[in-house]
Amino acid sequence: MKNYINLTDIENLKALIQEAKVMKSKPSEEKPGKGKTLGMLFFNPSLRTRLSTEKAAKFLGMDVMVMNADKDGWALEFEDAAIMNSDKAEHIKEAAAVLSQYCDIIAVRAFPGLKDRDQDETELVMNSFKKYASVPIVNLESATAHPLQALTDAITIQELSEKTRAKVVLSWAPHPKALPQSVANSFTEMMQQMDVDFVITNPEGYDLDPKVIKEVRVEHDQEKAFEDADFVYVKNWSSYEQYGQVLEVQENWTVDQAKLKKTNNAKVMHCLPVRRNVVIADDILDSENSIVIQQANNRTYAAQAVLKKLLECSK
Ligand code: SN0
Repeated sequence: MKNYINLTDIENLKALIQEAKVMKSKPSEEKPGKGKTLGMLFFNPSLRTRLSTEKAAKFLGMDVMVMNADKDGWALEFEDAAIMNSDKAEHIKEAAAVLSQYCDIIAVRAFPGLKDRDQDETELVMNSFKKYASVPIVNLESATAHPLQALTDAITIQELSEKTRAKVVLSWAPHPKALPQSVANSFTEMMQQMDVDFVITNPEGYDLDPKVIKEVRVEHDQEKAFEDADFVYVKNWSSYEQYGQVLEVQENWTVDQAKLKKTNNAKVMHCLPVRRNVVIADDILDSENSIVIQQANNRTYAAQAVLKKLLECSK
């Protein structure tokens, strides 16, 4: 594995999940990262991603440097042949090359602008780092993907599934802000690689990118989708069709205990942070059905497995 920008970078998913599980059972035995440095750049806020990835790197023996690139760094220019006489002080060509002198792995978080679909789909920030850095790049959530979260989710479902082929439902839920489709995209792509019965449910107008959905069943009736579900993964995303917009929805899509009645006593997942009583009700988050904390715990082991793989491959 050269980079971890997309799920397509994974060469052997089964082995990677297995590696993460082994690390969870005995987290700190090996130190393959001794003398190596992870640099993390955040263009957006973070709690779990930042701390679990730092913890993972330290478990592996790495040193870690973190920068809030949006606040503390120079404004970066990404356009080729730009005449830099305005507000951008540094070009990605120098920034990525310099960071590659200091770091053995560079990890980057850069959310979409959610204004221009074509522009977001170019993944300019992530791909520019890939192009101009000479060390592996890790995606800490980009314009269209959140592969570390999806690996975490795969581990969590495998760990807690009581069936050989569980029914997994990805449910859209309301949110006051326009959020990326990244988490939902990567989760959908991951579920297509797992032995699960996978259904997506969302209101009309909220269908994800058809290139991501492919053959997956999309059910616009949430109640119907929830029937016999073993896992319900709740997540808001802004419209893909009316790109980046928050559309008006008549029905109540907040997930609460009453809705779980249709399920097979489903385990409820969310990547966090979660808006209580908007996305998921207290009566779920404060109940045994919620596995959001176990899920968040697995972020560390997913990151650890990925960083270890990248260290091995860049030797
Ligand atoms: C991000 C998202 O992609 O949905 C990060 C999730 C891991 N979530 C948010 O930005 C939530 C912000 C809010 O105000 O609730």
